[in-house]
Amino acid sequence: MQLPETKTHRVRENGLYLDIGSNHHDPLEEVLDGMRHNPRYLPSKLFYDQTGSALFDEITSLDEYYLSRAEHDVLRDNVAELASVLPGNLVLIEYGSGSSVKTEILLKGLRSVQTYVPIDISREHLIDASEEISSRFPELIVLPVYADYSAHIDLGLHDIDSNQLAVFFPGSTIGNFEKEDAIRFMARIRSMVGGGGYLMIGVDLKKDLDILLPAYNDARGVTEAFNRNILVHINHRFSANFDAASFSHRAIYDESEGRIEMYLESTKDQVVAINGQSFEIEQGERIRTEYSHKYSIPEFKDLADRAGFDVSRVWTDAEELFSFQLLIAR
Ligand code: AVJ
Repeated sequence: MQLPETKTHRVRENGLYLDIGSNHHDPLEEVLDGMRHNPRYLPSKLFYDQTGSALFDEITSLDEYYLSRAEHDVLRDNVAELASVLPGNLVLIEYGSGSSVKTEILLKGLRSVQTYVPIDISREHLIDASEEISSRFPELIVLPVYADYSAHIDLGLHDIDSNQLAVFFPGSTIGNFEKEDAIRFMARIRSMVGGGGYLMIGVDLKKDLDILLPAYNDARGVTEAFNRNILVHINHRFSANFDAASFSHRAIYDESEGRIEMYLESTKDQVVAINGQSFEIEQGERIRTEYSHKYSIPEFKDLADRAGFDVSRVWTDAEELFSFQLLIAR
């Protein structure tokens, strides 16, 4: 067995990954800010410790969770057409490296990808995923970047033609951002790739509540466990003492905002300490843990437009649950 540290060390020694980890927001400050806020919230990116990532993988195979399956089908069925539209010698930049199956479909289907640049906030995950891709695609140049993609990143890609740069942002993770933040985030991608550069993005679509609500309230309670685990993660990471069992999972759809909202609702009055600071939480009080925005195709076109992108192609699955979109920077 190989210790994770040994592996990290080996990869680092070989100069195999670029560490711009210093662009991270301080996650403890983000937690404290959210807990001081009225109403309270926690940063969704803290779902993904080891347990949380494993629970998310389990979510993706649930009958109720249509997103991953639908996106997988859309990609598989349309990657050939995507390949015919994109130029050769692509530099593919993936925001997050958590989607190896989708990445493989893309890398196999496009074939024109010369360099693959995964960017991830989890060092272990980044290295594991990069080594995996590298071994499956021996010809591919893999340049892993350890950084927080929700903050500004300078990859120094200035010498590469914009139309050879393509960002891949699957999974409808864009739905986690509030709308104005989503526009700012995409505008930053636009300025990174430059005019003529590409954004390939997975966007979950508006749909009937009888499909949408079960996806976030599954019968086996995996989403509930995933939601609660954010507290366990925060306990370990920031010496906090949340009693995860005294919070219930709530996932509702806000019609006017067009989004799923996930909360943890306190079942009792309680005091929680986080890094020496205490917070009084009342029975029935909710801590928001996630937004998951759903867009119609025209709504997302408007968002893309405001970020400086034209929508070039939109592909959906047969039931029109999920879309995969090719955007081109103006
Ligand atoms: C990975 C952010 C797309 O919003 O559906 C799954 C996360 N939350 N179940 C989503 C999630 C609850 C997921 N994203």
